Amino acid sequence: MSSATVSLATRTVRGACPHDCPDTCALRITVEDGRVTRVAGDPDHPPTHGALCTKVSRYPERSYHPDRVLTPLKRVGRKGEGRFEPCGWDEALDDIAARLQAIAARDPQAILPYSYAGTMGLVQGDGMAARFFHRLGASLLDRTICSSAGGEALTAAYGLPVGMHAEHFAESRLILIWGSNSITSNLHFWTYAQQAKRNGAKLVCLDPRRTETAEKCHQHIALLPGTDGALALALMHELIVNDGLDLDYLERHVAGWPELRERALQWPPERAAAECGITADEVRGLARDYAATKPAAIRLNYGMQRVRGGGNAVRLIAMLPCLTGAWRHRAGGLLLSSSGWFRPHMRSAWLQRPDLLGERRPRTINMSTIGDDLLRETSAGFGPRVEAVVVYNSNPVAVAPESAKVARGFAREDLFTVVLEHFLTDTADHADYVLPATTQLEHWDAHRAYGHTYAMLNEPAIPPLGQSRSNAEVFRQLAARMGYTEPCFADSDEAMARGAFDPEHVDPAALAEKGWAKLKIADAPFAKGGFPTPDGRARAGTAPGLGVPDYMPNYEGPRSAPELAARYPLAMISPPARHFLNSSFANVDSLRAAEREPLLEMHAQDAAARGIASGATVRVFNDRGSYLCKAEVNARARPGVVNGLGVWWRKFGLAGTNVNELTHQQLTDIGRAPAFYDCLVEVAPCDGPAAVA
Ligand SMILES: Nc1nc2c(c(=O)[nH]1)N[C@H]1C(S)=C(S)[C@@H](COP(=O)(O)OP(=O)(O)OC[C@H]3O[C@@H](n4cnc5c(=O)[nH]c(N)nc54)[C@H](O)[C@@H]3O)O[C@H]1N2
Ligand SMILES: Nc1nc2c(c(=O)[nH]1)N[C@H]1C(S)=C(S)[C@@H](COP(=O)(O)OP(=O)(O)OC[C@H]3O[C@@H](n4cnc5c(=O)[nH]c(N)nc54)[C@H](O)[C@@H]3O)O[C@H]1N2
Ligand SMILES: [Mo]
Repeated sequence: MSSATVSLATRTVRGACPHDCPDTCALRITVEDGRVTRVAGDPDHPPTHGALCTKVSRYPERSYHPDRVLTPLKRVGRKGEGRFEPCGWDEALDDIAARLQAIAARDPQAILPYSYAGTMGLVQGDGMAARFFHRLGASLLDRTICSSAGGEALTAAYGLPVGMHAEHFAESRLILIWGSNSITSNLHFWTYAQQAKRNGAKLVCLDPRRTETAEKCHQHIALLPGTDGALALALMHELIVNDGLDLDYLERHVAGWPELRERALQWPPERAAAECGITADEVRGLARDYAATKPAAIRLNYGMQRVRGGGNAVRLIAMLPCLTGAWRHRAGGLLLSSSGWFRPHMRSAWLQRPDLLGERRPRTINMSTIGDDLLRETSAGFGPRVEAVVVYNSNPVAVAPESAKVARGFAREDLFTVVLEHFLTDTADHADYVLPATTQLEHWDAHRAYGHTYAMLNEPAIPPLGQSRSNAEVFRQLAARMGYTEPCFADSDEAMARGAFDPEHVDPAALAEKGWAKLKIADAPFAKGGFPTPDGRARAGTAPGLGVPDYMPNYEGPRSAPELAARYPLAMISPPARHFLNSSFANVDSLRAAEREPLLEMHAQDAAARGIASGATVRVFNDRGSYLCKAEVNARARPGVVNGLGVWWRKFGLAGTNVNELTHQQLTDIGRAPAFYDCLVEVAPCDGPAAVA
């Protein structure tokens, strides 16, 4: 597969971007004299169309970063201090295997794997690691930190998390960019939206923050966080009373509409406008545009589901294209996630081997409540106290909610912690052993995507740097030391990457040759219904285990918690800073320089009321803690809402904390996810009198 030998010493290798992003770009990696000199987007891969984001075009800078961990490290300081000394692989792996075995002899559930999407690879993610932990019988991890509210809600509505092809947005006449900052976090979708705009389409952005995306749309509706469900109900109200329904589509392809219709009729525009903090005319105008413009498409994204009612809101919004029959056209409908399209074509059971559990049914721990769970004692409801955590592809101390508790949990002297990492992150600082991991330039992997419909393959461009090893190799070697003899523990990374997809559906030859292969999915997949539900209909009313969808106000807001809202009157959202990817890249100097320092955006009115000038250091606080950062008074923030851009490493923060010091561990209505953007705070000048909580 290594193609296009330019000279003996220069070659181009095909890869896939591993990051947690809907775009999953196809990469062309230039290697000169054994060193990667350039990472570029593949011009032939339609979604990538030759372009990469600023972050990933710096992937070589990240991989060859002087701070990269390149030998195993063993803790010499106190927990959390981040003092280590190098040790050999054999010493580290022998000790880790012995420690895990001793715990497992009492109860393997006291061991917790903790991972997310640092790489989204099917091999270096939960491939060999899943086999290992299944064989061990460790606690299972509920991977909820990002998308499970929306993912499960979409499943309730359509049967699977599936939607439009990204490419077809280019032909839409109206695009609602809803809870998404495409230019920051879904750049390649934005290219399609731009094409549509050039062809005369109207773009409307629904986002509490005036993002760079909102600025470039024709209209920006700056609703209050967590009120999307109310808006969706009012749009339905307008479609009903103004004859905007496609009754034929509803009749044939949608179940449960009469129940939802009753509910929507209770939401005239004025009611929703009051809830959303917008005008009734904005609601009416949006409904009119949505009913009249065909094809109309919704790019829904995960920003709007990080609140208590995020799941219900997704269920409601997912019904809009069913009400108007927008699905009849390939450029109409909705896209939140495309990941469900891959599900039938991935060899998940082979990759992860849940059968290795045998009769055992270990408990499940929710990654979003890791703060509380690491601090829990053994109890009947919970099971054994967590004695060991093995972290890979994640930085929970920085990214999980209520991080003071997470940090306290990881600081437990009696907790045995192993972290597979590229860098000494906030989490790695708390490890007993840090194991040096390879980057995407150095290992094999296979990828699906959640924002397009191409399967991808990643070939290593260079051998592992220093003594780094792939995640899969580490778990393979631990398995050998634990005496696991099942043949699956001998599968190579390459064999797993090449075997990840069902060859009947994903052509292995195309995948090997081009590095990507498009799934075979109809152009307008739901033009004639055919949703992946048992009866082929979308579900507007009840769904398995769920009632008729409804608007649910935030946990922390004037409606649910008036007393709290009186003390902490500002709603805080904490969407990503453009140059970071979650907490990844926070340590790449050029990207951190671009972000300068942790910021809180405030509207002039809210700043003036508190005597805060732009550039001042402020204390952002609530009952859970406080966070120091710089205020930026600008028009990105709407009145009543502050934007604490994330996710900085705590150790780069002004007082060693980040925005998650303020977020809480209450879970969403559906999908057991964190409600990061459902958070009340107050802000004070750093040394002012109000700074005393
Ligand atoms: N540059 C960059 N790209 C990224 C990431 C990154 O950190 N940096 N992260 C990646 C990951 S893991 C993910 S999950 C995706 C996330 O990307 P998205 O799914 O787009 O989600 P967010 O960035 O969380 O939020 C998107 C927008 O939703 C807005 N928002 C917040 N609350 C609400 C609300 O209640 N209603 C509405 N309508 N809007 C709201 C925010 O202001 C933000 O502008 O992006 C990926 N891409
Ligand atoms: N306040 C607030 N908090 C948030 C969010 C928010 O919007 N606001 N966003 C949330 C979201 S959407 C998400 S998805 C989570 C993300 O949280 P995480 O999944 O923890 O993402 P990252 O912070 O990027 O950390 C990933 C780590 O994996 C490492 N890594 C990358 N590749 C490899 C590899 O091949 N091997 C190994 N061993 N390690 C690797 C990287 O170096 C990095 O430190 O954060 C959540 N936290
Ligand atoms: Mo995410």
